[in-house]
Amino acid sequence: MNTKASSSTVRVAAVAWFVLVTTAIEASLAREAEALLQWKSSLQTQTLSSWAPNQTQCLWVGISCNNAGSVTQINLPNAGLQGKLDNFNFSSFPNLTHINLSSSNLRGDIPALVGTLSKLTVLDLSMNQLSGAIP
Ligand SMILES: *[C@@H]1O[C@H](CO)[C@@H](O)[C@H](O)[C@H]1NC(C)=O
Ligand SMILES: *[C@@H]1O[C@H](CO)[C@@H](O)[C@H](O)[C@H]1NC(C)=O
Ligand SMILES: *[C@@H]1O[C@H](CO)[C@@H](O)[C@H](O)[C@H]1NC(C)=O
Ligand SMILES: CC(=O)N[C@H]1CO[C@H](CO)[C@@H](O)[C@@H]1O
Repeated sequence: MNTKASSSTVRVAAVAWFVLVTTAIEASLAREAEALLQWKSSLQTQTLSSWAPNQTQCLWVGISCNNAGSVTQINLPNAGLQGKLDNFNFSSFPNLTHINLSSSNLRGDIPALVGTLSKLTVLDLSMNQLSGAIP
């Protein structure tokens, strides 16, 4: 076996793997931003002016991320948010641990998708007009 050829094959494979993983991570971060913007546009109040595609969602008000730039916390208590959670695509946030949307004007049902957040440890939806069980 030609060791020179096989080591360059390994190098090409490593680069391809890196590109694939990087692309997958970027796609998942883009899905998080898209899900947040989609929810924002469903709200009647447009108070979240920092939530814009011109900067990473990690810099948006109320959003915290881990080192990889994936959303871990959504902390928007007392934000006067008017709308529903139906358009909040919770399945786009694999690393979400905290949600605090207490004391707003959210109404309607608590979506069953909240139950798919496997890392969630804090969920505070109190002082809204939401109905239904926490899944
Ligand atoms: C991004 O866009 C928003 C809304 O158009 C604007 O209010 C904000 O100042 C912009 N931020 C940056 C960092 O450019
Ligand atoms: C919600 O997000 C998931 C994962 O990112 C995606 O597969 C799905 O199509 C999204 N659903 C809607 C209604 O946008
Ligand atoms: C959510 O935020 C409010 C206001 O800051 C705070 O009082 C409350 O304790 C928080 N909820 C949780 C579960 O941490
Ligand atoms: C940066 C980070 O923690 N990413 C993780 C987010 O969740 C997915 C799915 O569990 C993991 O594959 C990532 O490693």
